[in-house]
Amino acid sequence: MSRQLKIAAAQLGPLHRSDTRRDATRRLVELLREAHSMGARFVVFPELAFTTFFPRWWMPDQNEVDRLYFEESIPSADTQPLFDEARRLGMGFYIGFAEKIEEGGRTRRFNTAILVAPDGSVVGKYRKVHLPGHADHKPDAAFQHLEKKYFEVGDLGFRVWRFMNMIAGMLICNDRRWPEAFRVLALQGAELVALGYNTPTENLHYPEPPALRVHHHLIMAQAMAFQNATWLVEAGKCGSEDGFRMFGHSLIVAPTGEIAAKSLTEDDEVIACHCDLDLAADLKRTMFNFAAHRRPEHYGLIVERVGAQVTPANE
Ligand code: CDV
Repeated sequence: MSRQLKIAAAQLGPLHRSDTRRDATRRLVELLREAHSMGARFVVFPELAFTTFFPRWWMPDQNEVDRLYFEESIPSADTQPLFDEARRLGMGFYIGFAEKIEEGGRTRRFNTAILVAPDGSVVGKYRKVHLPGHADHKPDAAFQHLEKKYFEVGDLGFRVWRFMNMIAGMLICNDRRWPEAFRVLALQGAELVALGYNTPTENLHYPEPPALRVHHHLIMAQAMAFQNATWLVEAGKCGSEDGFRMFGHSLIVAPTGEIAAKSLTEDDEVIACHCDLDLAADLKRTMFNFAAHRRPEHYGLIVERVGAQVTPANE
């Protein structure tokens, strides 16, 4: 008998600066209930799901940033209702949030996601490794992308967990552009990768048609799922947050690389799919039998070199 799990991606429409974590939690609870009514048992929510995408603003007062956007404990009083409702409904979930901790005598801040089991316990934590954007103030830009200012690079690596009868890994937003992140999860047997994102419709760094940005989002998801023989569930926060637009296109991709479900709006929306987890296991035994076909003796540069260099022999 194959392992089946109905999985949902719960896309969030915009959260404005004036929205509180309590407002966001109310909407997340509604989405959770909708996913449950569709038969889903596991739900993926977006990156930084309790607040607006605050790294678009330069804010000099870190105390205010901490107060408005960072969680010192999860669940907190404001976010507890989501955990309570998930436990009541017997649902697992992935969710992203801004994490602030005190460690070794200093304050550390991460862009974090957790896996929560149907009994309400936090079983896994991932801290975003690939932080896009910049740390310096760009007052002339239409908007900024200050993840490098507000967060440290994640220090927990890429891990998987045996969870709800599957092997699940987590990534966050920009990680989806880096094949290495998926491959490290796949090398640990990942059958499902959960990923939340916030992707601006405009490219801050150079002109790019919005349709091309969506095209990249879709082809990356399809390629990463197929080449790593894993289900991939991506949930975005999207729409116009205080006038800054982000695209939707939340999706569930099968290990075959086929898009199994995709959102249609830029608002709160749930999509769901019956996932045959053994499809991932089957492809790992055949087309992507890593043990039989990979040649790591030729992949050394992947870990030895960061930026591309043309070696003298090739010039
Ligand atoms: N939140 C993100 O990591 N966003 C990036 C944007 C800035 C390119 C992304 O990869 O979608």
